[in-house]
Amino acid sequence: MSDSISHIPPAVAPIVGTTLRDHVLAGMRAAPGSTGEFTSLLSHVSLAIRIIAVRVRSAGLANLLGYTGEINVQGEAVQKLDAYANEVLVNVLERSGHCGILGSEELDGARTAGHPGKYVVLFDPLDGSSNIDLNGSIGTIFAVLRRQDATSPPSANEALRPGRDLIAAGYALYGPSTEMVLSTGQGVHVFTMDPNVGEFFLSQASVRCPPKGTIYSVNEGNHARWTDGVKKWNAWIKSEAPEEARPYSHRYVGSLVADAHRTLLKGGIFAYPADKKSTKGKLRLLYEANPMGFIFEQAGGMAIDGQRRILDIVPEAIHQRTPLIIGSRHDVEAFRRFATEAPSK
Ligand code: FDP
Repeated sequence: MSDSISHIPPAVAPIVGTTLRDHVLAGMRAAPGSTGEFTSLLSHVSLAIRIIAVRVRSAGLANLLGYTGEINVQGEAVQKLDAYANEVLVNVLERSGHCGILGSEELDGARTAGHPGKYVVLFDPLDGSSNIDLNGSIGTIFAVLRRQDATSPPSANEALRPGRDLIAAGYALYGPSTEMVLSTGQGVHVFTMDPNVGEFFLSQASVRCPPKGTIYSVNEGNHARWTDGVKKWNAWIKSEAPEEARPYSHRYVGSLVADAHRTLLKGGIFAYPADKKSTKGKLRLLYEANPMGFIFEQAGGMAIDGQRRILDIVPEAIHQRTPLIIGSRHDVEAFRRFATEAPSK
């Protein structure tokens, strides 16, 4: 028999899909000189997410709904699931030995792990807290930096680097199924958890954000606090112009991961601009805007703060806030035009 038979691709999809670990390992093998630490780090992130997903599913039964009675560094009441998710991520990542520095929405400052791990991991352990008690979609967002000098004792300031330095970012969406969206700088890939196996399998490879969409997502309740430019954009996107597919439809879950995920796959725009109450925006640069900016750019979309590219902002504080506008290139550019227009006299 000829050898060439073994090179014929299988006619049907393999019975066992590509696991998240297989996917990251394949990337590692393609990168000369890699040590396996990055693969191991992402396996630990995925482990933490799987543990959190199990708890999210049974939160109502496990007395995990409601508040702990504490107020976090952002001045927000801490929910029991927020605290649980934070503990899981901190524990799993510290034990991995790969993280020199950890930063979380639920920790006061960046935490040094006490050993010279190679990476900095920044995360929002449970995003969309207002949806927790309603069985709505919530998520976990994370960003990974490589430390510039992994042999030096870790210092918290090492977390303050612009998003363009990220080497990986992703989020988990705890919805009807648990999905993990990941980019290591080579496109964006979606993995779906098989709850029976407790493993993530590749479900959508190389996702692209459509160049233009037909959905806008913004908290319209903030209208009275917006600048004139944002109000004009809002009126424009709702105005009748069928040749440009306007008016756009409106969708707003109020959970960044859920709103961003829809925007990534279907296109359109998600905007949380600055307003009279949140003068610097509401969302956090290091563990919400940067990872989302990285994912959207990797998928061919855009992420700005109204004017500037999100990934170019040089952070000054770990919990720094920023306006965030993400989505299809056409739609984000349209927002920028309105937001930067000189105010009419
Ligand atoms: P939440 O306060 O419920 O945790 O990051 C915070 C966040 O949710 C985002 O997930 C969400 O996009 C946004 O705030 C919603 O804010 P508003 O309720 O002000 O619209």
